[in-house]
Amino acid sequence: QVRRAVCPGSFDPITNGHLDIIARASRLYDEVYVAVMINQAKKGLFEIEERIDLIRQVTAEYGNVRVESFHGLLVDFCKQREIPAIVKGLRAVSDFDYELQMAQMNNGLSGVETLFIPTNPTYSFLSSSLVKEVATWGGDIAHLVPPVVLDALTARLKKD
Ligand code: COD
Repeated sequence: QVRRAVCPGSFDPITNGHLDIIARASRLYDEVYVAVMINQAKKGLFEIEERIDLIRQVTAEYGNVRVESFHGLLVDFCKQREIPAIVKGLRAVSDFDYELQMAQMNNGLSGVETLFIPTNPTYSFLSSSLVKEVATWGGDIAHLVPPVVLDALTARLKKD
Protein backbone atom coordinates (compact mmCIF):
# COMPACT_ATOMS: atom_id res chain seq x y z
CA GLN A 1 0.00 0.00 0.00
CA VAL A 2 1.49 3.31 -1.16
CA ARG A 3 1.17 6.03 1.47
CA ARG A 4 0.05 9.27 -0.15
CA ALA A 5 -0.55 12.80 1.11
CA VAL A 6 -1.36 16.16 -0.42
CA CYS A 7 -0.01 19.63 0.42
CA PRO A 8 -2.62 22.04 -0.98
CA GLY A 9 -2.44 25.79 -1.40
CA SER A 10 -2.40 28.78 -3.71
CA PHE A 11 1.42 28.96 -3.89
CA ASP A 12 1.39 32.46 -5.43
CA PRO A 13 4.36 32.01 -5.31
CA ILE A 14 5.88 29.15 -3.32
CA THR A 15 8.00 30.36 -0.35
CA ASN A 16 10.61 28.70 1.85
CA GLY A 17 7.80 28.18 4.40
CA HIS A 18 5.76 26.08 1.95
CA LEU A 19 8.88 24.26 0.81
CA ASP A 20 9.84 23.33 4.37
CA ILE A 21 6.43 21.68 4.90
CA ILE A 22 6.58 19.87 1.53
CA ALA A 23 10.11 18.60 2.27
CA ARG A 24 9.07 17.29 5.68
CA ALA A 25 5.94 15.65 4.22
CA SER A 26 8.08 14.02 1.52
CA ARG A 27 10.10 12.28 4.24
CA LEU A 28 6.95 10.93 5.92
CA TYR A 29 5.03 9.66 2.88
CA ASP A 30 5.84 7.56 -0.20
CA GLU A 31 4.18 10.05 -2.57
CA VAL A 32 3.40 13.70 -1.92
CA TYR A 33 1.11 15.67 -4.22
CA VAL A 34 1.35 19.43 -4.25
CA ALA A 35 -2.08 20.70 -5.33
CA VAL A 36 -2.25 24.23 -6.69
CA MET A 37 -5.92 24.95 -6.04
CA ILE A 38 -7.54 27.26 -8.58
CA ASN A 39 -9.57 30.07 -7.02
CA GLN A 40 -11.19 32.10 -9.76
CA ALA A 41 -12.22 34.85 -7.36
CA LYS A 42 -8.57 35.48 -6.49
CA LYS A 43 -6.47 36.68 -9.42
CA GLY A 44 -2.90 35.95 -8.46
CA LEU A 45 0.39 37.52 -9.42
CA PHE A 46 1.51 34.33 -11.19
CA GLU A 47 -0.49 32.22 -13.64
CA ILE A 48 -1.28 28.69 -12.45
CA GLU A 49 1.18 27.20 -14.97
CA GLU A 50 3.98 29.48 -13.73
CA ARG A 51 3.30 28.47 -10.11
CA ILE A 52 3.41 24.80 -11.07
CA ASP A 53 6.64 25.28 -13.00
CA LEU A 54 8.33 26.99 -10.03
CA ILE A 55 7.15 24.31 -7.57
CA ARG A 56 8.37 21.53 -9.90
CA GLN A 57 11.81 23.11 -10.11
CA VAL A 58 12.26 23.46 -6.36
CA THR A 59 10.81 20.06 -5.38
CA ALA A 60 12.51 17.96 -8.10
CA GLU A 61 15.32 16.95 -5.74
CA TYR A 62 12.92 15.19 -3.34
CA GLY A 63 12.07 12.55 -5.95
CA ASN A 64 8.57 11.69 -4.65
CA VAL A 65 6.70 14.98 -5.15
CA ARG A 66 4.11 15.48 -7.92
CA VAL A 67 2.70 18.88 -8.73
CA GLU A 68 -0.78 19.38 -10.20
CA SER A 69 -3.43 22.06 -10.37
CA PHE A 70 -7.07 21.45 -9.51
CA HIS A 71 -10.30 23.32 -10.03
CA GLY A 72 -12.83 22.16 -7.45
CA LEU A 73 -12.96 20.79 -3.96
CA LEU A 74 -9.81 19.49 -2.30
CA VAL A 75 -11.71 16.39 -1.15
CA ASP A 76 -12.46 15.55 -4.81
CA PHE A 77 -8.77 15.91 -5.69
CA CYS A 78 -8.07 13.44 -2.85
CA LYS A 79 -10.81 11.00 -3.85
CA GLN A 80 -9.69 10.83 -7.49
CA ARG A 81 -6.12 9.98 -6.48
CA GLU A 82 -6.86 7.84 -3.41
CA ILE A 83 -5.14 10.28 -1.05
CA PRO A 84 -6.22 9.79 2.60
CA ALA A 85 -4.24 12.65 4.18
CA ILE A 86 -3.89 16.41 3.81
CA VAL A 87 -0.69 17.91 5.27
CA LYS A 88 -0.70 21.57 6.27
CA GLY A 89 1.72 23.86 8.06
CA LEU A 90 0.57 25.77 11.12
CA ARG A 91 2.29 29.11 11.60
CA ALA A 92 0.52 30.56 14.63
CA VAL A 93 -2.77 30.50 16.49
CA SER A 94 -4.07 32.92 13.88
CA ASP A 95 -3.94 30.06 11.33
CA PHE A 96 -5.61 27.64 13.68
CA ASP A 97 -9.28 28.72 13.60
CA TYR A 98 -9.57 28.62 9.84
CA GLU A 99 -7.45 25.49 9.43
CA LEU A 100 -9.51 23.65 12.03
CA GLN A 101 -12.72 24.64 10.23
CA MET A 102 -11.40 23.38 6.89
CA ALA A 103 -10.06 20.17 8.44
CA GLN A 104 -13.41 19.41 10.04
CA MET A 105 -15.35 20.29 6.88
CA ASN A 106 -13.09 18.12 4.72
CA ASN A 107 -13.32 15.22 7.16
CA GLY A 108 -17.10 15.52 7.25
CA LEU A 109 -17.32 15.64 3.46
CA SER A 110 -15.21 12.58 2.71
CA GLY A 111 -13.38 11.19 5.74
CA VAL A 112 -10.02 12.59 4.64
CA GLU A 113 -7.70 13.40 7.57
CA THR A 114 -5.70 16.61 7.99
CA LEU A 115 -2.29 16.51 9.69
CA PHE A 116 -0.54 19.66 10.85
CA ILE A 117 3.20 20.17 10.90
CA PRO A 118 4.41 23.02 13.09
CA THR A 119 6.19 25.63 11.04
CA ASN A 120 9.92 25.95 11.21
CA PRO A 121 10.21 29.05 13.46
CA THR A 122 12.47 30.66 10.85
CA TYR A 123 9.41 30.94 8.61
CA SER A 124 6.59 31.47 11.09
CA PHE A 125 5.91 35.02 9.86
CA LEU A 126 6.19 34.16 6.19
CA SER A 127 3.36 34.26 3.64
CA SER A 128 3.16 34.64 -0.14
CA SER A 129 1.29 37.92 0.24
CA LEU A 130 3.93 39.48 2.52
CA VAL A 131 6.70 38.32 0.19
CA LYS A 132 4.93 39.99 -2.75
CA GLU A 133 4.36 43.19 -0.80
CA VAL A 134 7.95 43.46 0.42
CA ALA A 135 9.32 42.62 -3.05
CA THR A 136 7.05 45.25 -4.67
CA TRP A 137 8.72 47.97 -2.63
CA GLY A 138 12.23 46.69 -3.17
CA GLY A 139 12.72 44.94 0.18
CA ASP A 140 15.16 42.05 0.42
CA ILE A 141 13.40 38.66 0.23
CA ALA A 142 16.35 36.55 -0.91
CA HIS A 143 16.32 34.51 2.32
CA LEU A 144 12.55 33.86 2.15
CA VAL A 145 12.09 32.25 -1.26
CA PRO A 146 14.11 29.84 -3.42
CA PRO A 147 16.45 31.54 -5.96
CA VAL A 148 14.25 30.67 -9.00
CA VAL A 149 11.27 32.27 -7.26
CA LEU A 150 13.32 35.36 -6.46
CA ASP A 151 14.23 35.65 -10.15
CA ALA A 152 10.61 35.17 -11.23
CA LEU A 153 9.38 37.80 -8.75
CA THR A 154 12.02 40.30 -9.78
CA ALA A 155 11.18 39.81 -13.46
CA ARG A 156 7.44 40.05 -12.89
CA LEU A 157 7.53 43.12 -10.69
CA LYS A 158 9.85 44.93 -13.11
CA LYS A 159 7.30 44.41 -15.89
CA ASP A 160 4.41 46.11 -14.09
N1 COD B 1 5.18 27.94 7.17
C1 COD B 1 4.53 26.76 7.16
N2 COD B 1 3.47 26.48 6.39
C2 COD B 1 3.03 27.44 5.60
C3 COD B 1 3.65 28.71 5.53
C4 COD B 1 4.78 28.95 6.38
N3 COD B 1 5.42 30.12 6.40
N4 COD B 1 2.97 29.45 4.65
C5 COD B 1 1.99 28.67 4.19
N5 COD B 1 2.02 27.45 4.75
C6 COD B 1 1.16 26.29 4.51
C7 COD B 1 -0.14 26.37 5.25
O1 COD B 1 -0.46 25.08 5.68
C8 COD B 1 -1.12 26.75 4.17
O2 COD B 1 -2.37 26.17 4.40
C9 COD B 1 -0.49 26.13 2.93
O3 COD B 1 0.90 26.21 3.15
C10 COD B 1 -0.83 26.88 1.66
O4 COD B 1 -0.65 28.25 1.84
P1 COD B 1 -1.22 29.27 0.74
O5 COD B 1 -1.26 30.60 1.34
O6 COD B 1 -0.47 29.10 -0.54
O7 COD B 1 -2.65 28.70 0.41
P2 COD B 1 -4.10 29.05 0.96
O8 COD B 1 -4.14 29.30 2.41
O9 COD B 1 -4.66 30.08 0.05
O10 COD B 1 -4.80 27.61 0.68
C11 COD B 1 -6.14 27.36 0.95
C12 COD B 1 -6.64 26.15 0.17
C13 COD B 1 -6.38 26.34 -1.34
C14 COD B 1 -5.92 24.91 0.64
C15 COD B 1 -8.17 26.03 0.45
O11 COD B 1 -8.80 27.24 0.14
C16 COD B 1 -8.80 24.90 -0.35
O12 COD B 1 -8.70 23.75 0.00
N6 COD B 1 -9.45 25.26 -1.49
C17 COD B 1 -10.04 24.33 -2.42
C18 COD B 1 -11.58 24.42 -2.41
C19 COD B 1 -12.14 23.65 -1.24
O13 COD B 1 -12.00 22.45 -1.12
N7 COD B 1 -12.80 24.40 -0.34
C20 COD B 1 -13.39 23.85 0.86
C21 COD B 1 -12.41 23.85 2.00
S1 COD B 1 -13.13 23.18 3.45
